[in-house]
Amino acid sequence: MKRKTLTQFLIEQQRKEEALPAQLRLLIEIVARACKAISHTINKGALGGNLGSLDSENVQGEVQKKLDVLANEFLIDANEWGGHLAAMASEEMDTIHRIPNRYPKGEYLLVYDPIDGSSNIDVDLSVGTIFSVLEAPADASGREIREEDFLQPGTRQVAAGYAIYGPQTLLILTVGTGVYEFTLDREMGSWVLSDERLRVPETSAEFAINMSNQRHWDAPMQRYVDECLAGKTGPRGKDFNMRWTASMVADIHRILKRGGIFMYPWDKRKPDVPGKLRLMYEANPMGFLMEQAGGVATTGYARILDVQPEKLHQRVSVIMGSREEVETVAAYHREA
Ligand code: AHM
Ligand code: MG
Repeated sequence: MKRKTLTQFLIEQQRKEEALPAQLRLLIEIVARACKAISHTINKGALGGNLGSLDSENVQGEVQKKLDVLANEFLIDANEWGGHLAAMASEEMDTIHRIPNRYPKGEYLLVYDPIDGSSNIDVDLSVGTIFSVLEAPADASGREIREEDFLQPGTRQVAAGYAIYGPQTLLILTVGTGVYEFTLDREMGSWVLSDERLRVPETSAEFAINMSNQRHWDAPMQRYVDECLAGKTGPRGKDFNMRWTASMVADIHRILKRGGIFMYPWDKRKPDVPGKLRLMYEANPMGFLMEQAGGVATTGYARILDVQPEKLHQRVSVIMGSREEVETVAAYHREA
């Protein structure tokens, strides 16, 4: 069977009535190319000399892995000359990266987490690159892009996706017409369509959360997880399974493929911080994918994609996945 490549898929999207703009197609191809380079580097592991941590911390005070910094550079180098971007922002950079004056500028903003789940790199578990694309505000043309230009709710994303570097290297993508999966064919060097129109099952009995934080959660979260643990004889009437990889891409990928619920809620240790995960780099792109696959993404109190960002590195409480489970958690928040 002849399979479709990412290039073919994107060109077909461009030919549709609701056409994918050519500049956006180019941007996605370039991000996908950078992900190939990241995959290659991760694959070499210790032989490439790229494992381990650096002495530096990122803007959120987290120790940077060598690969966090390398992958960030790959994405900048791949994208800044292409002419399709107005600016970029990354979890690993303090502020936005403007396109240098020597290159033409475009109308898109690229937001990304170069390596998500990076605590897993050195132990050879799956990690990934998450990205989200926004349009630069109309009034930004002809002036310098500012951080505020990025502060758009997730509903304004025009594309989002992630690459997952696991047993297979995959690219999961949405341009607002469903969710598509491409597998990296290493011999050919191309991304090949391997699954399409992914649908998250409406019901599930599998939850993903870092259970070691249980005592710090608020009442609705305690209630939901207690009820999962109570199993068949409890109020939910079914036995639940639990999975947690500490790599959001891996946990979300499992849920996109076979259902479940992913939760990283607010907790009492940092009452003023709404959660651990970042709205712009993690929650919004994953929320967009989840909704495009028929799932739901909420903070507990509001749809993630409706949250108006106030800061580039803003954190948020994240609950997403199979409709029935996410709606149960949201109902417990409303009742509390
Ligand atoms: P990172 O972007 O610094 O890798 O952090 C995000 C990761 C997510 O991939 C994962 O869901 C979470 O942090 C795991 O956190 P914890 O170690 O608290 O379980
Ligand atoms: Mg991350």
